[in-house]
Amino acid sequence: MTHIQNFINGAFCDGAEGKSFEKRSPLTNAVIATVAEAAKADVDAAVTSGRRALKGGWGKMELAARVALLNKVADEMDRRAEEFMAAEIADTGMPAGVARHMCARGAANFRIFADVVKNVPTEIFEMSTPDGRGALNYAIRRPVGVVGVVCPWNAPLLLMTWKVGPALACGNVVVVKPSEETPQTAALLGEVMKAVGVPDGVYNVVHGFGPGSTGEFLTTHPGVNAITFTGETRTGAAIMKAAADGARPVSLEMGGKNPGIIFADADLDAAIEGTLRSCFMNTGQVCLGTERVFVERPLFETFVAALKTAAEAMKLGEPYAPGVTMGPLISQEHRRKVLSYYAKAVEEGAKVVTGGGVPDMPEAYKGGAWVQPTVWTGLPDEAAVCREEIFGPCCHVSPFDSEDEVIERANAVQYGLSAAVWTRDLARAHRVAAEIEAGVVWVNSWFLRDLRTPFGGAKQSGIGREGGVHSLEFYTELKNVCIKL
Ligand code: NAD
Ligand code: 6OD
Repeated sequence: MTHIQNFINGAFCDGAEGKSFEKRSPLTNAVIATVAEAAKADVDAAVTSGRRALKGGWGKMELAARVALLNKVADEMDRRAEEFMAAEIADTGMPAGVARHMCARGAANFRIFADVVKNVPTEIFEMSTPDGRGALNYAIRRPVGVVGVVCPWNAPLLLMTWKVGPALACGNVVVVKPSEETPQTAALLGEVMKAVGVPDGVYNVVHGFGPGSTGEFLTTHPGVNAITFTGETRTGAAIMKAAADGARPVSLEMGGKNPGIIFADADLDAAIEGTLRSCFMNTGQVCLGTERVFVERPLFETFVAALKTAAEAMKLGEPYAPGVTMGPLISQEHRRKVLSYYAKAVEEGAKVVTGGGVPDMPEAYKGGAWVQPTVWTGLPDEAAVCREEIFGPCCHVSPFDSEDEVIERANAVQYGLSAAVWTRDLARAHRVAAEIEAGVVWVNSWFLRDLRTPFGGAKQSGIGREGGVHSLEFYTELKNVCIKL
């Protein structure tokens, strides 16, 4: 059986208290690994080793050398892509095509930020002084120090490296707390860091749970200078409270209940293909997914029929099997949550267009966390299923009659992460994009990402923006130097 260890000060180790927990396969529910749980002392050791690295080789390394090292990390990740994919698939059960994309993004996250930090502009102001000699102000950026990185399970490698990449590029060190559901790729990245010569203590991984465990130990540790988090809004709020002690900055990427808005003039095939992905990709476990779909009334019946056909053509099964487009949910616990919403939708009066239950899987997969891709219609916007993030392969589709109406309805939730708008009318696309309360709006596309662009959520979907130069605002301290001439 695989045993996953913490990675502290460049070495793999069990937890100081000797505790471990089991990791189960989402495909079958069989135990596939044991994971060493980090105790308070381990988190402390990780933070201390990070602090040492900041004072030593890493802190003193020239920018060009740091950039070269991060590019080596990316190259080594690409070289070991099959191993990363296998680890990601074992942890999540996602289809190989999805895992391949996520792992390639993992490497890209190091390359892009290595590039960003090479080209950081600075600001200089000349000022006048009463003696007529003047002064010169210029701003320099310095790392914030030890960054705590708390990660979710839905796109483990992609989302972890999305934060580790810029943190290291800016000269920080990290202590990563992967989700308890997905420990493997973070551990593998430790091997990569070691192999390419990233100094000990720069990249640390501590495994465990949230409250009363590693997540809490990390976010309350006084030696952690900043905390970056991706996960549920409720957890983000708890982390924000922890960070208040010591007035430490947070970057929070949290939940969503995103609208997909399809106008009657949209390219129907493209809108169906895009909505299929935005509802069912990664079994609906994508924060950017569109669990609320609004379709302009003249297109409504046609759209629902086409989405039903497309959803029913999805193939559930073994991740490497040809043609498989959907895997299981991450765990039995999450399946119970998603199925409770499937039941609630019916209680609330939904018409189940397709799905709504558990698929009949081959014997080997009967114990897995499988659910059917599901489409509902007929619910009011106030229904729980239309307001709360389910994080499963499901959506509710409702008709609308005007642009103003759909904007108001799209904005009527606590979240504001993203939206997907489908229309051929360019002026309308601009108007709607401007009015939607969200951090990211896609027009005639979904999850099309240029990593230089700002990413983050509005309202209760997040605090702060990361991506390209925007990441510098969180991962560096900007210091003004004023020189009297
Ligand atoms: P989660 O909030 O349950 O857990 C995320 C991480 O926080 C895990 O590592 C967990 O162990 C840790 N944690 C939990 N409680 C903690 C605490 N009190 N202190 C410190 N750490 C704690 O989220 P999840 O279920 O792993 O992920 C799914 C959620 O993530 C969804 O809500 C989804 O929308 C969100 N998400 C958001 C984005 C985004 O970019 N906005 C991206 C991906 C996922
Ligand atoms: O693409 C990214 O960088 C990103 N943060 C994606 C988020 C996906 C949510 O599940």
